[in-house]
Amino acid sequence: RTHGYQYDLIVVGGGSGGLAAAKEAAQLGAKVACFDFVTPTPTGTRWGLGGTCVNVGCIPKKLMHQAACLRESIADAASYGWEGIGAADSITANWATLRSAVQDHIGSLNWGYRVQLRTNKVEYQNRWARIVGPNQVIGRDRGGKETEYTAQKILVAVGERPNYPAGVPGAQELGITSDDLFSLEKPPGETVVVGASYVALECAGFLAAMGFKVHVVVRSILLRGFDQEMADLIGAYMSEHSGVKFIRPAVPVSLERDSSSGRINFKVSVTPADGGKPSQQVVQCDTVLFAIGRAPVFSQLGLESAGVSLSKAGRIVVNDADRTTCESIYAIGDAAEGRPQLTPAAIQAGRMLARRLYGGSAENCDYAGVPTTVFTPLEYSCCGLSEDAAMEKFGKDGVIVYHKNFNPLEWTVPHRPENACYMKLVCAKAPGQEGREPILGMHYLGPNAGEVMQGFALGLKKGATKWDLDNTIGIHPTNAEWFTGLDVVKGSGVSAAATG
Ligand code: FAD
Ligand code: NA7
Repeated sequence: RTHGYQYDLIVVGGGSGGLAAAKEAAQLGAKVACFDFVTPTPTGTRWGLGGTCVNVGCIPKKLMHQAACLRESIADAASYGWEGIGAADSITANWATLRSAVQDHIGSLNWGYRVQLRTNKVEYQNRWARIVGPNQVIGRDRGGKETEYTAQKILVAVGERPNYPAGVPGAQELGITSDDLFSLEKPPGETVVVGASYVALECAGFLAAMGFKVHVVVRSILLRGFDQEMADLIGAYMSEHSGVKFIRPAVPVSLERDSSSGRINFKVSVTPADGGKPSQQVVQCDTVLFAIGRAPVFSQLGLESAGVSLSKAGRIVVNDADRTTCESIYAIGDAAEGRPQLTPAAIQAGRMLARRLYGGSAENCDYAGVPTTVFTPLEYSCCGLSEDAAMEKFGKDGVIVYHKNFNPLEWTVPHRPENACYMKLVCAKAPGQEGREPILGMHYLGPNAGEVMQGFALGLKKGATKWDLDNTIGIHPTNAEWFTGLDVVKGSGVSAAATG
């Protein structure tokens, strides 16, 4: 079946997408090799098999977010009658304990992936892969030894790595990224996070909850690409209730080690609120975390040798069936242009590609209505269009928004902030069908956001309307149940504030 090549499929990248594709293809009878190699970060951090999500992404991030949520629960506990815990401000987080618990779990996942590859008869190659032709790959091991491999098809699933700012002296030497944060030997201490991406805000949130002073340097808006009303509510909650200080609009200038204190003097350029001349400000801190976006590392991948084209944004151009501009080479996951940069999307794409290549399937991955969650102190989840995107697509008069603030029942006893939680339903106006409009997007800001949106995503996928939601009986007492009876239209003059 290998048509004279060593393998049917060589997968480059053992992350979310690559592993899923490799295992599925092998289960369908293909002879598969999976190459995964982690280039250390500028400060020397490296990790095992599994890619970004497992080692330096979703998994450590969610565990640290959970540590942060626990702090809030402990603070609530006294109101619920728990004694002997001590005042909320007397408890302290132990970074070393958390770090090693998180890293131990990651270690077990790394091991699990190796076992799964072996069980599925996928050959694991811990080598950096370089493509040297439509069917050839050179693998370089840690010692620099190179070996050539051939395959009928090659799948590129190399993901992305965090960016450092250009022209900021000291950034690579003294700064870190999310690739380093979760395994830092020393507690991060006072931290300046640069960027307003979801990665930036999530890290700022859990670090602040652990008791570190946190500043966030924002160049323009929060959470570009997300619903901007929700983004601003997240920011407001973080600065009012989570103790995060925003410096904005501001950009990084330089990082220097302070010789007497050993801390970092981080110079930023801040534009005044009236838009006047920017002034430079020095923030002294222990850690500078850059979370200013991510990009694939193609410099030594050799895509050009096989005629694989890149998009303007520097990702791999693919068609609906994940094929690149080279007939025998496919690409999925974060490195492919136009795909949702989320683990479940990469996994689904990988499985479906393997089924098309080796299982006789003709089905492409359907990327419509992919739900997502931002794990900030006040969690945010959404599915479908933002209000801004809906307005752009259907015009201001073509969109109707139903919304509501709500107070989670569990927040009432400990008197957590009122009216901080919020949900909205963005619908396409349907003349003559008032109250039965097709839902374009759902947005939820409150506890357990991911758990809430996962279920509703199915409804959106099936084309749910406002009436379908109204016709669904809620589960009481929950927060998600408010979605089944939203009756305030945004802009109608009726208050969306929580009642009763
Ligand atoms: P990756 O998982 O990045 O895997 C690529 C692998 O290929 C890596 O191991 C890399 O070292 C290896 N590689 C690269 N080049 C080569 C080469 N030439 N030879 C050999 N190996 C190579 N997504 C969610 O869905 N939910 C979340 O909550 C979430 N949180 C995140 C938090 C953070 C901090 C970050 C950074 C990301 C988060 N993501 C989240 C995104 C998610 O991690 C990615 O979408 C997902 O990992 C992409 O999978 P992939 O297979 O495309 O690439
Ligand atoms: P994103 O979504 O690409 O966001 C990058 C953020 O970093 C954004 O807030 C940028 O501000 C900011 N940025 C970028 N460059 C700089 C410099 N030089 N200085 C200061 N601030 C900067 O990154 P993520 O890592 O969260 O997301 C990766 C992908 O995962 C993303 O595409 C999502 O689809 C999911 P800006 O808004 O441009 O002013």
